Amino acid sequence: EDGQIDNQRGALVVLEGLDRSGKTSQCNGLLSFLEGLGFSVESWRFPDRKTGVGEMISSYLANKSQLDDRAIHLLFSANRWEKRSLMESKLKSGTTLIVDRYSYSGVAFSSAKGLDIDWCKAPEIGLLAPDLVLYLDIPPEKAADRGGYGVEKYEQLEFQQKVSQHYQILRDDTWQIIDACLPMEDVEKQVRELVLDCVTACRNGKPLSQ
Ligand code: DGP
Ligand code: NA
Ligand code: NA
Repeated sequence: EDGQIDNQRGALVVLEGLDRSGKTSQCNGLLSFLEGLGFSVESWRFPDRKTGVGEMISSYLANKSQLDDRAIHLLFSANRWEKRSLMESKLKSGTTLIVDRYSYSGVAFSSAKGLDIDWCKAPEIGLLAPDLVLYLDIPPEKAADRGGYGVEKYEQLEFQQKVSQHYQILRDDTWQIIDACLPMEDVEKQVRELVLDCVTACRNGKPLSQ
């Protein structure tokens, strides 16, 4: 029925993990998988480097500009805030969003620098809550072995080890932890099942929350 379809909302699915954990490949795979099933779906990522704020973040990550740790933290957060209303309208109109990094990256990466964790969480309050968080779990040493890091600011083993510890502090029972060291097809299979369940629950009326 048309009326019912209007009310079916999309799911907010977030993938988190260290750099080189395989998030981006899984996001791409999920997009084509869900499209193939006929769902309305988009793949997003944070930071979104295309906005004005995103360009500042990108320049910081490329070591082309220096910024105070708290200033860059707030820019990453602002980059999520500037997409919030679009995110909400997409979800309400029935589009599922597969998001590569979200607030958890914000808190894990900044608290790994030594910033107070509650201070890091504060600017994230009021953003939309994910319906599903998939954490691609990989030891930092293994991630570093995977074809190596790029040249961006955070792509160093010692820092990624700290980020990993801070993700462990953040993670709760609602996260789905996926062993990212398994063969890619096995990771993909688990990810697909979890996401399909989540998308179904959201279509069946699970409320969107902040
Ligand atoms: P990516 O485009 O996913 O490779 O992300 C770029 C880098 O920025 C990566 O090392 C993770 C880090 N990052 C992503 N989101 C945040 C955030 O909100 N805060 C901080 N401090 N770092 C972030
Ligand atoms: Na990166
Ligand atoms: Na990435």
